[in-house]
Amino acid sequence: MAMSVNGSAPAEVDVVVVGAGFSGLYMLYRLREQGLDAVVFDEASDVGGTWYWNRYPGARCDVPTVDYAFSFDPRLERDWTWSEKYATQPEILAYLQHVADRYDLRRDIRFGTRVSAAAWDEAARRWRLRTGHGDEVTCQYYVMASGCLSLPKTPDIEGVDRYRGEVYLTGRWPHDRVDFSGKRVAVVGTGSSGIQCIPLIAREATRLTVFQRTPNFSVPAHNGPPPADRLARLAADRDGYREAARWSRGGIPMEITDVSGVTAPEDVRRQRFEAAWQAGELFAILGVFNDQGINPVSNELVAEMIREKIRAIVGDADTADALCPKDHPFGTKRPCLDSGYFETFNLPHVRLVDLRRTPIVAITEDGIDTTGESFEVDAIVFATGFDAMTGPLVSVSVSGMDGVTLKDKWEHGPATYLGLMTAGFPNLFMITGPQSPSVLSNMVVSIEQHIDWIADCLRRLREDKIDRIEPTPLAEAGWVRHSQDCADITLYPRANSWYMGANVPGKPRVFLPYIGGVDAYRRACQEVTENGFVGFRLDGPAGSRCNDGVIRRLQPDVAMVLDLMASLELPPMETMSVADARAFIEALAAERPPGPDVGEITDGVLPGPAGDLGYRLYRPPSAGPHPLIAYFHGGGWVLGSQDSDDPFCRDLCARTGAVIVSVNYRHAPEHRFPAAADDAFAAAGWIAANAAALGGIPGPLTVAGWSAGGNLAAVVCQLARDAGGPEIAGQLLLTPVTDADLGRPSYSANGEGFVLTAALMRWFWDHYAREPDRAQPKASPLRGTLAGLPPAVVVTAEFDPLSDEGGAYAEALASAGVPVRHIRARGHVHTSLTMVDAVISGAPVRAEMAEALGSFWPEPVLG
Ligand code: NA7
Repeated sequence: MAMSVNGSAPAEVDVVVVGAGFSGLYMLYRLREQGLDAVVFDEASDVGGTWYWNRYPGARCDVPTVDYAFSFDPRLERDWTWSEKYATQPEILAYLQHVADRYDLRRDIRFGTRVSAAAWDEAARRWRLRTGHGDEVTCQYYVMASGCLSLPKTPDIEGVDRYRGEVYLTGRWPHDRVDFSGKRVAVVGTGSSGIQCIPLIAREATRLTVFQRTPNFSVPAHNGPPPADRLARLAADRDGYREAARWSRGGIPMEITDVSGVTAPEDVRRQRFEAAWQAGELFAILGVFNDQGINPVSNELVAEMIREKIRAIVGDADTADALCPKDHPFGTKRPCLDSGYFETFNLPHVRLVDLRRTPIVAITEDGIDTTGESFEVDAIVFATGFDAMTGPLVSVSVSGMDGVTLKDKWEHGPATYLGLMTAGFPNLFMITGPQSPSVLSNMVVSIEQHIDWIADCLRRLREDKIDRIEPTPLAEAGWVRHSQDCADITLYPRANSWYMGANVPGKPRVFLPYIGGVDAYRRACQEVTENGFVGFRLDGPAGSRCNDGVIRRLQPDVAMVLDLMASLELPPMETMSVADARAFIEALAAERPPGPDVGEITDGVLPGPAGDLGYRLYRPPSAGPHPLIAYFHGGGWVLGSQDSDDPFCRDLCARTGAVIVSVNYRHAPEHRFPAAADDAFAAAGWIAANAAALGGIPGPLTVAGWSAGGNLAAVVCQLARDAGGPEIAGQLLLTPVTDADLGRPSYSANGEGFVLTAALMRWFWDHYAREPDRAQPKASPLRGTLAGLPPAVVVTAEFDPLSDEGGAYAEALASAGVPVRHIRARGHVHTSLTMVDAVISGAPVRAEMAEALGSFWPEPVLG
């Protein structure tokens, strides 16, 4: 096996690839397959990338190795046998060397060569690169296969240079064996690298002191032979198994549970946790419950069960306590897989120093000084992590259009399209770049997916005689937002992790990887190409084309709800009888999360114009009186009751600190227009008159409603103004019906596929009001006189057939001199904002709504 081929760099190639790890090797293979002329540069003296540098004792992958392997060539898989469930670094390196030799890749790799600068030449439509040896190379496409965890963080500790003993960095470990026998050793850092090497260093060292700043969650790897069940599945159907991995959430075939930690009984919780603990797999412990990544209560259940294990393993109670992570939800920092890590602290010569109690003051000539003690040591091992994901990309001077560097462009955080490219840097591809699943997934599956996409893209560009590709700013901004939306519904941004860039001083705090899943991500990438390179500008000698757009605009949890509903293949509601539609809505309501607790909920009746009307009252826990809101439920005047909007009313009560009186009005078709409007107006009058008895502050009343209830709230304001009372403080109209004109653009753009359809809306209107009545302001408040109405908060949802009429009402109110706050719920559908605790992305919108309502009342009363 040749260790290093180091011929001079060619002056001109089609493609330059930086990095000869998993990514660079496979990229080269695919480029050659297409007959492209490519060269790979790597600073190292051999292939391996991450697995070349991270040679510290105990270094292993933390994804089962049968899954952490290339799948592009069945013969390669057949000819290679892994010896362990989690292979060691030497075995993975040997595998990559085998791959390089098997496909004769080394002849196009220049080892010991760093690309020191790269600049785009727009006139020539080529990248100009300079290597550390001073060579100039130009290429049409430049691929950064430089890895996510390849740039070690330099230990940012005072006095590092002064120390006279041996210093090791886990990410830059020497090639010769390091012998710690007879030595006093310090390890700084307890991430995966520290946790993997500590048990092995403890076997040799006479004394081992572990300096821990943040304890980490770790579960036993239960290493051994490759798991028989996976091998059997692979043997039975290799292609099926690999395809399942490609379309899985994390890049490994596995079942996703539907057990929620919040609702599961204690014995089920325990049993699921124990099974995951025994499995010794990251994705198993990350998937004990379906809600542990988003719900703090569910997450804490898993976290505490792990802490119980730590306390059971570690003999000394103080040490055990210090080893228990408490400052971040489980999984939000990458958990570790260990082999005897916690047990190591039971050894008499191993000691844990908790840097939270006694921080490091400085490294001295002989060791480490903390605020509590001085430690003399013969060797220090820094397992202090990496400038992850963006570090390797911006550490080289890469300048794109107009000389702007990637570092400057990403000053406030990376911006990419699909984690593959970035605007302003034509023909530059990143493998597993920020905003792609990368480190949250099985890296090899994600690497293959990126490279296949790039290879396919280059082939298509050549076929179409395109020589320049660049994402548009619109597409990029949309993807960055979507990636952020995905992170925001999880607990991940709550941790100071390297996923957030929080481990490197001065690095912007942005969630770096894409958390929407390998499957969802792959689908997005496919759609981009299948729909004509959405969001890319393509140029060639024959001209330019650009199918500009944003590939994912729905909130991710809204998209999940829509997918789920589509998979149920329910009959459209407008094809049901009214009775069946009502029963269906009730059945759905029985399945939903209940919403937050409030102080008190009571049911009552109030007098309506044609008999009693039921209502439900929600009272905040604090001593009253409180502002008072009369609320009208949604359901197209046909469906619903004071029950149907229960979670939303609880949420409104909890967020605003107001008493909510949710009124059940008469429904169509039994009681057609104007019954509902008359009931709503009468109810508002009664609630205002009885404010004190209901626990409300006497005086102006606030009215609120969702959908058809929003229509009623708007109508009540007009009727009250015209009748000279009751006095209304303000109106909250949530995705309201304001007009019977079904011809607005949002009806056609959002008329299908977003729960409330144009057809269903027509069905509602047909049941509610006769054609000639619909033009009356009492049915279509947009057609009424709007001057003199109370201030309004109007919420519209982007993917709602009603979004245009809601927006039109907000505009018309403003034109009539009414103070209006228009909240546009980006990526939401008509129903998603009321899906409390089921659609988490609705919560910030409801928070904004509640804050806006506060302006109706004299004093801030947010509860
Ligand atoms: P990590 O996970 O970033 O861990 C680095 C550790 O070093 C972590 O415990 C840090 O504590 C600690 N650290 C960093 N700087 C200091 C200073 N100045 N003083 C004390 N302690 C410090 O890197 P790894 O190499 O272990 O793992 C990276 C990934 O590789 C891993 O997740 C797997 O995906 C493979 P902190 O948490 O910042 O308080």
